[in-house]
Amino acid sequence: MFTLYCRNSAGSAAVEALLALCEAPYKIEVLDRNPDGSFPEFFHRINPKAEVPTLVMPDDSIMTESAAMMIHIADLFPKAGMAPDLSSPQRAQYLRWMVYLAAALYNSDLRLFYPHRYTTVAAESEGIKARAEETMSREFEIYAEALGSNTFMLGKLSALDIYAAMLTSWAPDVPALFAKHPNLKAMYEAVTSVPAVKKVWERNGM
Ligand SMILES: N[C@@H](CCC(=O)N[C@@H](CS)C(=O)NCC(=O)O)C(=O)O
Repeated sequence: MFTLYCRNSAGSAAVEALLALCEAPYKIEVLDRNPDGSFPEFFHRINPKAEVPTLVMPDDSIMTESAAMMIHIADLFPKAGMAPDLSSPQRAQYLRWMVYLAAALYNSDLRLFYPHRYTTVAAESEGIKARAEETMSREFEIYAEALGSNTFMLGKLSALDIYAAMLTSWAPDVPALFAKHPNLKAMYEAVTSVPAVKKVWERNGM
């Protein structure tokens, strides 16, 4: 049994959707924040960075980093067909874009939503947000160019598209993003119409 520590509509949503889609045995623990915005003390002992998603594996070991979880879960449940296997020529692009989403887009999101964590000078927060928004816009452009006329990055649904759909849902202006990149809109709609994903998105209030 996997236990996923999550917060609604946070980075845990894609992992939750993938666990559901793979029909993995899992349960979720939705974390409430303390009045000061921090996560409860017990959670800091599970994940010293106190971030969601945090995944407790069936052997009780702890996994952090959402993209690593996506890759690992998809590999553990090959029947679900959510990842090209190691021998597939698509494996390189799959890993490339999964890490790109985590290292580039997710990171820009964190700077946009939590700018105060990226400076010791409060007055710099607005500048950090503005630059993050610019960077994110270019990062989406690069992803959309690679997607081209495909609905899914690898030609069929994979864990990558679920992760990408979650990140597009965090864009500061989703209608504007979809107007600029109709292929991202088509990808988002296709991913979120998969029944298992739709159910998890609804549970997350997304
Ligand atoms: N690199 C981590 C980042 C995780 C992360 O920063 N999660 C955010 C929510 S999306 C979080 O829990 N931040 C701490 C907080 O909100 O207090 C991952 O990909 O899992």
